[in-house]
Amino acid sequence: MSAEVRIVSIETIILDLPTIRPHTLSMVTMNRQSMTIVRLRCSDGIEGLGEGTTIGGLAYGPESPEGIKLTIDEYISPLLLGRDATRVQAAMDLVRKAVKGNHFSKCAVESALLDCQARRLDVPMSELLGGRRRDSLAIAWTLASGDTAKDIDEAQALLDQRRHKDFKLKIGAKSIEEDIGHVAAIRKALPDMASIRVDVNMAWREREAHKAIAALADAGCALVEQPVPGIAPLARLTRASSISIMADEVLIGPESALEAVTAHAADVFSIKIEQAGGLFAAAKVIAIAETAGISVYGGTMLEGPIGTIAAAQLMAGVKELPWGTEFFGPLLLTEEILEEPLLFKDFELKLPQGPGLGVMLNEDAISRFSRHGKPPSGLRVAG
Ligand code: MUC
Ligand code: MG
Repeated sequence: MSAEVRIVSIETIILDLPTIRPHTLSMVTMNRQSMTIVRLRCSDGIEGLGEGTTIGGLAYGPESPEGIKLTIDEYISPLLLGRDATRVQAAMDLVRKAVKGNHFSKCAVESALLDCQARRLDVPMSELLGGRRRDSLAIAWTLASGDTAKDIDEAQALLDQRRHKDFKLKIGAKSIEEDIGHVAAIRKALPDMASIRVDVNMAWREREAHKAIAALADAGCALVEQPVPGIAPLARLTRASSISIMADEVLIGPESALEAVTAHAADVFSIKIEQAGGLFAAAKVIAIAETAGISVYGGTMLEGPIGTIAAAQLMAGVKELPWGTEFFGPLLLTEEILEEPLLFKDFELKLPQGPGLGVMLNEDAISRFSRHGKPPSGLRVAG
């Protein structure tokens, strides 16, 4: 590949998109999702896309859409402009040397570089990440309206549409008794073909978590995601639990994954490309989990379609996905920003077959929803 193909521009655009309903997690209720879209252009005319998206501004993780834009504009772009666009790993080595942390920003830029290179080679991005094992992925849905009856109606409608049959319930904002009642009521109301998991987003203390997990198991819940913060408490809960425990927030890249497998902190790892620090970093987390005999799951930061399809391109190559993925982020948004929407059908996301990410932005939607300096609104932080 010619070394004369250069990176000529890196554009960042913050989009603010409404959600179809309030989405309540233990730390925040979202009414909109904000995403920083990266558009990277090369001297051969090829363009690639990336996305940096968080949940609830700074409520969930250490980066915000505004911070991602600033990090890329002020620190990452100056490093990359004029560099060889065909050497993705070398470009990202430069970024890692000069920029500490900032995993979400790095992921967005790496995705755009990979999208370009895959388009240049005329292959789907999955082929640069080890190759596909499948063309579709099972997609769970999150019930998080904050109301049990509404959640039941929502789940039933999605089952009827054959869109989702695995449901993750967001708990931890209310008392444990209320949460257990909520889970038990939903489990009871839905048919056996539906599976129920919960995500506590670290809201419990270890002592109460032991009792709560036992009660969740009795209520028919199949898996508990990140009930407490920290690898050591998670490991103690995993040892004691009769149902599977999934790690999410503690997995912030390969080093943390090594610590987590050494402690046997969980039965399942939620792989998030942004939290891991990019697609290659997430691939390392997957390799560590697989080597240690821990199951792999495709997690989301509720990304829009660009981040979602980037994660899907990686997960399409994972050998076993016993818990599937939760790549439903685009379906939580009222607006479509792609030329051709992603295809969710028969409980699965069908991967595009085209080169790179396989998707294109709808330019009208991008200008309509781009923030253009408007102040953020629509977030309510819990507590
Ligand atoms: C998380 O913690 O897993 C994933 C689904 C959802 O509703 O929130 C995210 C974050
Ligand atoms: Mg989670």
